[in-house]
This record gives sequence, structure tokens and C-alpha cells, in this order.
Amino acid sequence: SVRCYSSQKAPTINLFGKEYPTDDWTNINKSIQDKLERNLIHQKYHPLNHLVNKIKHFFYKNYINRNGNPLFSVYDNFRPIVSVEENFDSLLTPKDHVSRSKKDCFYVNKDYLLRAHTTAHDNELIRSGLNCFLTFGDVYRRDEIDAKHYPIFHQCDGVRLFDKNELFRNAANEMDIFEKDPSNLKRTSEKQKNYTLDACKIVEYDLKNTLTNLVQFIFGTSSKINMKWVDATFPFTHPSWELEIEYKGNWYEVLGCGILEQEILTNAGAENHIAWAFGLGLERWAMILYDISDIRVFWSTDNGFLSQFKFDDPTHTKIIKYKPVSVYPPCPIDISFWLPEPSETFTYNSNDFYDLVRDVGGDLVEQVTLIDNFENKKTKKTSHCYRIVYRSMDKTLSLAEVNQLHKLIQTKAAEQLGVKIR
Ligand code: FA5
Ligand code: MG
Repeated sequence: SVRCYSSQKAPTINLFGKEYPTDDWTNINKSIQDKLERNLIHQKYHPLNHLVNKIKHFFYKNYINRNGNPLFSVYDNFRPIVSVEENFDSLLTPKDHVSRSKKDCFYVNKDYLLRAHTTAHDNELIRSGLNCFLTFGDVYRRDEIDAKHYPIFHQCDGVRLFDKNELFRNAANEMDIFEKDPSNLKRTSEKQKNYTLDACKIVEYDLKNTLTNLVQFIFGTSSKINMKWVDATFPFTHPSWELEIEYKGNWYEVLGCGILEQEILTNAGAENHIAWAFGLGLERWAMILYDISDIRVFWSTDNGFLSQFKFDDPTHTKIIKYKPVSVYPPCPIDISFWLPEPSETFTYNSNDFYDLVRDVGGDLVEQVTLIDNFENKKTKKTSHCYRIVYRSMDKTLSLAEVNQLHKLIQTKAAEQLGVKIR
């Protein structure tokens, strides 16, 4: 079926000054395009920039090689456009995995997308011969809109490879990374098929130790923090874990990690190694560190926000708590419509509507929620009702202003998604 935007789609899309051909997969809207070059992690005094500097500092300070140089190389300047191969195939994501869907990703076209995670660069960096590296960057996922979700956020990925000598040091003559005993050549909950349990346990310990120390370093100065490891699954690691930390009485997932699948190392020319990998969400960390309750404020250009972070922090121990600036009242309005009947022209899904609202309303939209969904048994038609909460970070919105915006959303939804406003 043809997607809703295809009727008005231009033959190319311009990203970072380069024209990319569009096709049925293209679904990058203008509000995303406008933010591609904001470069928040490089903006001096931005809270994400502070956090990136702290994480770099932690790895520079604690991991030094024999020559006194930092062990980890840092990459924080890769463009977010990656191939489907890099984002998914190179990481063993099955061809039919849900995470590939254009419902969830921003595709440039069928071959390229805005990376959905910074893990997308792991394969290439391992292939280039690196053993330890960190990548920082903006990542893109189509999602609902609220204080905790924004279609662009930022991640830091880290990878560390070990060969036999690095892993076992003085015991290297006695121990092996690769299993020799045929009866142990199997995948279990604790290890991959070809690796020994010893090797997996040491790598698991090193990974968890590194990340626990990082958490202590970043948050520990403010108060005692509770954390717990939870078993997880990723296509590219096994075993895998998530780390949750407690903040104001709730548990928040702050990272995913695990032992990199051996096949990825082999494909990247690093056979004879075992590796750990992790990926963490910078906004999550910054929100906890600075007490920021709304993820949209990271995009604020308001001085009331940015001026609170204007400090130099040479020791990387300064903790400040953010005072929210959005004191203006929310304005909720509902929108109801009949979904298009299945046809060749329109295939409705809620994420298209969320994107459209974000596109038209920009950051004046705080939240969109589906509050009612019913089918008329006779006509077989389905109706959706969404509540859109409008709120500005900078001022009280007038009713006239909000109504105008709401009308525009109604008109565009009818035009672009083929829905019938009720
Ligand atoms: C990943 O993206 C994996 N690439 C992480 C990984 C890397 C696992 C290497 C193993 C090895 P996930 O989708 O769970 O996993 O996101 C990782 C982190 O990003 C989460 O723990 C969370 O801190 C953050 N995150 C995820 N989704 C969002 C979101 N919508 N908004 C803000 N932060 C998010
Ligand atoms: Mg997760």
C-alpha cells in the first residue's frame, strides 16, 4: 500500500546539504529536518554537553594505556545518516524485526535512515582496528509525544575488545577465550557457544564494574543511588542486561549492554577476541542528574533554561539542580476522526498522526494521547479520539492561538492522512 505522504513527496530530500532520492520509505518530516543541525551535544554549557564531558572525563581518567594515553578513542562527530546495513544487518537484527519498521524509524529512503542508535557505528569502528571506543550522537525514533519521549534523543555507546592476554593477564597460559571441550560448545543463559564460561564471566564482571563506576562517578556525589541489573535481550549481545537506577521512588532504565555476539567480531575482522558493548541514553541521565522533568526543554533556546547551566566544571563534580521554567498553563483540546477505510491511498497508523501534530504544532505540543478508539459495528468504520495538550515553555497561549493551531492540525490530518474529522 502507498503511504500517506507519498502523494506530495518531492523526488529528493536535502539533508546536510546533500540531495538524497526519496521513495516509498521516505518519512522524514520538516520538524525533524529543521533540528538535524542543532548539534546539542556540542553546544557549550548545554546540559547534554556537560554530561558528555563528564563521561569522557571518566574514561580518560580511569583508562590509560601503557604509554599514558587514553585507552578509549572518542567519536562524537559522525553524521546521523546511516545505512540499513549499519543500523540493523551488521548488528544481526533479523530482517523481519519490528525495530526496522518505518512506523518506528525515520527513513531517508529504503537504503538509508537516521540512526536509531549509536550502536550503528560499532561494526565500522571495530573493522577499522579499534579495541576501545566511545561514540556520542543524536538518534532518531518515531514515538509518541510527552514529557518523557521526544523523536530525537542522544546516546553514548561504548565497546571494549579483549584478546587472550588482556583478558587473563598472568593466567593467560592457563585459560582460553574459546571453548575446546565439545560438551561445552553450546549457548547457555550465561555464555555464547564458542566462548568459555570463564571468559564470559570476566567480561561480564569488567562491563558491570565499568558501568557501575560510571554511575557512581556521575551521580554519586549528590546522594546514595540504588541500582539493579535486569536481564535483557538485544540482537547484537548475549548475555544482555539493562541497568536501572532509582530516582524519586521510581526505577529508570538508563542503559542496555552485554557481551557482543562473536559473529559481529568475526565479520569485522576481529576474530580471536571477546568484547563488551553498552549504549546509554544521555537525556535519561541528564534528567536524573539535573532534575529535569520534561525532555523537550533540551531543545529550548530560552535563556531561562540555558543560563542555568552556564558554568565551567573543570573537576566534573559540580551538580546543579534545574528549576523548571514552564510555569504556563496547559491547554488540552480533543480531536476525533473516522479513520480512512482500507484503500490503496491511505494506510493509517497513529505514529503518522503524532508526526503530523509535531510537524504543525512544534514544541507547543506537550502531549498527544489516544483517549478513545471504537468501531461502528454497522458501518465497520473506526473512530479515534486524541487529546492534544498545548503548552508553551515561554508564555501563556491564548485560546485564539491554540484554536488556530488545532484547526490547522484538523485540516492537515484530513488532507494528508485521509481521515474524516467528526
Ligand atoms: C539500544 O538502543 C541499544 N543500542 C543499547 C545497547 C548497545 C545494548 C550496545 C547492548 C549493547 P535501547 O533502545 O534500550 O537500546 O536504548 C538504550 C538507552 O537509551 C535506554 O536504556 C534509555 O536510557 C535510552 N532511551 C531509549 N529510548 C529512549 C527514549 N524514547 N527517550 C529517551 N531515552 C531513551
Ligand atoms: Mg531498552
